[in-house]
Amino acid sequence: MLLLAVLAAGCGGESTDNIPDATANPTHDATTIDSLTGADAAPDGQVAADASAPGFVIDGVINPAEWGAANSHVNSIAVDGAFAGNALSQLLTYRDSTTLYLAIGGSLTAGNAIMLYLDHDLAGADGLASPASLDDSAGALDLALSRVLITPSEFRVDYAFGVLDMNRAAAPGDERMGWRDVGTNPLSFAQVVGETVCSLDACETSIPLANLAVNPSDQIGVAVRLGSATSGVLSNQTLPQDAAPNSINVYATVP
Ligand SMILES: [Ca+2]
Ligand SMILES: [Ca+2]
Ligand SMILES: [Ca+2]
Repeated sequence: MLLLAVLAAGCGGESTDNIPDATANPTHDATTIDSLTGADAAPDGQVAADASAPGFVIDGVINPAEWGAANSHVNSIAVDGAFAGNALSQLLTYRDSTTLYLAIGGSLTAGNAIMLYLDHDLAGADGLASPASLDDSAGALDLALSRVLITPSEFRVDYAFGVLDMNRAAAPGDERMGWRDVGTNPLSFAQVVGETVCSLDACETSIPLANLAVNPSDQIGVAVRLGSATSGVLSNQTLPQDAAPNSINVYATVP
């Protein structure tokens, strides 16, 4: 609750970067957040995924001190009725020379899933042309990720990430949380190794760029959805904020 209050206080409205305080006054914010939460001390033994990154601790706690250099996208649309209790509130993206870091703030009730779709080479040739027909029903997360997505011509889906449960860490071979290669065979996804930890109100993940076959000159595109884990129905919650959940018209670019 304290962290949420601090995040809310730091939100500047509908700017794409809603954590100006961390940049404007990093010493103050870092001190304040650490003393308030203590949660980023990583009691489970999680360590920063990349020593060259600005202190990321993949623990499911979005600490403004670690994400201050990230790009932020927020959603301000209230969730529609059928999905009450669920929400997507914030997407944070950061990339260094070796690793992609993402955080998704939100909430999730049983039977629903957060789904993230990634283009590893925006405007490149790889991936699924629109409509991107993902159809792998073997595996709970794979089923949740299986959608028919309308995408712009430059956004061809290669990989996906998803979560069916909050408040836990992904395990090796996890059937309900983590990364998938969906572009190579959209009828049978392949698991991709990354690190993911969710608290009750946020998930953080890091993944080596090599595991996403990202070339240094390529731009990454990312779009997030929330919906039923089994029925294919999507909520109105989107990140970045978008008009139609089954169409990706607005996506985050990670240069
Ligand atoms: Ca963290
Ligand atoms: Ca599968
Ligand atoms: Ca692609």
